[in-house]
Amino acid sequence: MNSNDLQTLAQLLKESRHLAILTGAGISAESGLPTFRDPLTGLWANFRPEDLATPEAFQRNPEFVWQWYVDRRKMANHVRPNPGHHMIAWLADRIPKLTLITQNVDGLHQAAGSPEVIELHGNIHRSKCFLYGHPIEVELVDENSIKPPECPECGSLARPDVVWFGETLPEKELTEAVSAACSADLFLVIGTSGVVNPAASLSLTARNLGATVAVINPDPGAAIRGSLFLKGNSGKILPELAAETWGIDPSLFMK
Ligand code: BV8
Repeated sequence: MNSNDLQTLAQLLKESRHLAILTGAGISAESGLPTFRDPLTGLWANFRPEDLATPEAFQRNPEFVWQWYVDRRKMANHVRPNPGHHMIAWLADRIPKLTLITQNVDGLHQAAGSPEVIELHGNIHRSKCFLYGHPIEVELVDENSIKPPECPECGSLARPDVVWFGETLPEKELTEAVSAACSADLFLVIGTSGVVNPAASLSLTARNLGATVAVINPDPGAAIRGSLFLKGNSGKILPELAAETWGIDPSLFMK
């Protein structure tokens, strides 16, 4: 990692009036959750997420898609936030205005204590019915049954409350995220390959309106480019950034 970029980012953090952060699956990698770039395993080993995370895939084989989400929900329930999540939660009290936008559906930012999380793609811990989006209480979900439960209101099948490919993003969350991209002075992109839109385009909006875009990723080939690039794992870099910016002991985030 270029230490100059770390020092430059630390200075910008000190001066920032409005920091926007966009996270992707990479920030949860050190918690033990596979990213979307990682090949799928088990029953779904021969599929790509783009093949399963669609309304059409669910209609073709609801039990197969439902079980993929039950499997992922179980994984998300058995892992904990890592130091990267904890540092972002800690940041909320240090920056005059912080907007946290995530593509992740795992709920780990909330589990780390981040007070406000804009979930662009929903949350895997919530279910709703396929036809009308009626919320379906978690008590109705029997994780040992391969069949998704039926909606008590309309009888249609339960599906995860996430945004599938080809579905529009929730209007409120997308509006808030675009508004933050338009007003932030610093836009930090953490752990995303930047291939899914409209989330990936937020950093372009921020840059075009004068924000500095900084990227944290072990892969220099990730699609989102910033004027600052910190190469490495966010679970290590974010605590180092707190140390560089405010002299905080990085072990504060190792919970
Ligand atoms: C939309 C929830 C309007 C579900 C997700 C054709 C028809 C229809 C639409 C399209 C089309 N062509 C393109 C589109 C648009 C489409 C899209 O972008 N497709 C892509 C594949 C080209 N987008 C949509 O469909 C969106 N809706 O556009 O509506 C519309 C409607 C109809 C028709 C046209 C337009 C909806 C997209 C939302 C999909 N749902 N998730 C679920 O979870 O099952 S997307 C899902 O994948 C994630 O939420 C995330 O957004 C994305 C994965 O990206 P990442 O998070 O970046 O993860 P990835 O594994 O890729 O990368 C991890 C990164 O971390 C890597 O760079 C790695 O190096 C790094 N890393 C690894 N370890 C670490 C690390 N970084 C830091 N530290 C570490 N330790």
